[in-house]
Amino acid sequence: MLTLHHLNNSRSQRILWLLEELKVEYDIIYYKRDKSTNLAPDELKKIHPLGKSPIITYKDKTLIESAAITTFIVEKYADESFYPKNEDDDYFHYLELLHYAEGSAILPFLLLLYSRFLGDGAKPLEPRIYSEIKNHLGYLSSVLGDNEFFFRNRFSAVDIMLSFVFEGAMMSKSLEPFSNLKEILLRYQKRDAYKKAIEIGGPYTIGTQ
Ligand SMILES: N[C@@H](CCC(=O)N[C@@H](CS)C(=O)NCC(=O)O)C(=O)O
Repeated sequence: MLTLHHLNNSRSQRILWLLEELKVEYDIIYYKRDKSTNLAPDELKKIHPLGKSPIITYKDKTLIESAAITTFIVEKYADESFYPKNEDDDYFHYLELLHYAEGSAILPFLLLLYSRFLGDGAKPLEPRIYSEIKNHLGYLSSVLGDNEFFFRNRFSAVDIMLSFVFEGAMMSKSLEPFSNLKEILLRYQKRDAYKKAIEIGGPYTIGTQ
């Protein structure tokens, strides 16, 4: 059986949500962030040397990185209608968005988070960080347009991967100008599997203001 190594209040929440959406049977092992540093505990390094969550273990294998884990879970457990085949016209669109979330869109939010430790010293970085946030959210807003979901206008793993970007945007109060992105985040948060994953995963403050 697949095991999710779950760190509270982290990107692992997306994997838990995906597992709940697909009604996969899984085990979960909980890890708690250190109260003073907010970092993962050292036990997680016994599962993978980077000690970052999410991690899954399956049989004798270990896998890190949300998009890779998502791809494995979707290909193994989802109905074929849930994801495109690589010869489909819109496969590149799916693949690109799935990886774009962690590969590019999340970066300015992480820079914002870390630069805040610098206090006033972070000021010179801010214009570039905020212009990149606007750039990525503007792009995603135009890709979504009037649709309800990002891929084939149906709920997919792309939505799950992008949700963390919108949660980061909500926390940094950057989502306000993008009404369709605000709405899609609410749409995600209303899903039964999303709510169930929060119950299982424990208190989740990312995505709240
Ligand atoms: N790109 C990786 C990022 C993994 C990552 O940085 N996870 C954070 C939680 S959101 C973590 O484990 N941080 C704890 C630490 O660095 O000690 C992914 O999407 O899986």
